[in-house]
Amino acid sequence: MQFAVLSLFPEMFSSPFSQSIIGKAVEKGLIGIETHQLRDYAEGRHQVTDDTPYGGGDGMVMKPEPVWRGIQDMRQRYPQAKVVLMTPQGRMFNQAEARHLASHEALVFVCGRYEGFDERIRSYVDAEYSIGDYVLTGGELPAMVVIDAVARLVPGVLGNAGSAGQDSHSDGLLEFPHYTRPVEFNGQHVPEILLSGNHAHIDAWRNKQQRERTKARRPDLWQQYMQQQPPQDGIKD
Ligand code: 9D3
Repeated sequence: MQFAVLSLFPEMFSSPFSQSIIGKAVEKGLIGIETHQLRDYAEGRHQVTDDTPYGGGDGMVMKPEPVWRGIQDMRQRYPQAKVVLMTPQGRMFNQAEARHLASHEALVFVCGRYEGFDERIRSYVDAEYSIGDYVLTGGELPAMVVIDAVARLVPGVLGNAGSAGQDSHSDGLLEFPHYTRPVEFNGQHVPEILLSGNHAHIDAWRNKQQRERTKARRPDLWQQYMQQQPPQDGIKD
């Protein structure tokens, strides 16, 4: 799967994607991640990419021409690509959106700075995403978040073949608590059941923990989960 990024700060992407799981996936050729400097698509001696807003107000707006030229170039290189604009007004990114995006052959991410894009750029993209209701300084970190979440769904990227299917949020519940050695840490003990070797009991315990944690910490997820899976006989909620 190919990821292409249009940004005024392409260097931001090099360190995160050269490390660990994503870095290995790039080395193996399972995914490709390329960045393109938006300024290169701007004209004139100073290659200006921003301008003052019509109607007045604070801050600057991304000029449409460089962004449009960049998008055209990416569409020429990757005709099958879905072009995604990263913006606070976009669709809320989540695990279901990640699975959807992972079904594409290529994705192009357009990252903005300043107060945002000229409105007319929206007509040239296929989707708009936000990663949550908080204000960041640009679309680069959000694009990295989306690329990371999508890339790990590409077959072969995670070492363990089953890992992506066992994710929290993929079955609608939070994860059960994890423990490793030592069996006692600063006076806190690993639950006895995990040392029992009885895998039927362990599975039941983990499932109960998932349900209790979700109910307590994420009532929103719990309500969704209960609407999809009506309570079964003998399981009290
Ligand atoms: C004062 C109005 N601001 C909108 C909330 C302007 C503005 C602030 C910050 C416009 C863009 C930005 C930079 N953020 C992004 O480009 C961005 C973003 C984000 O800030 N939060 C969550 N997801 C995203 S996706 C792109």
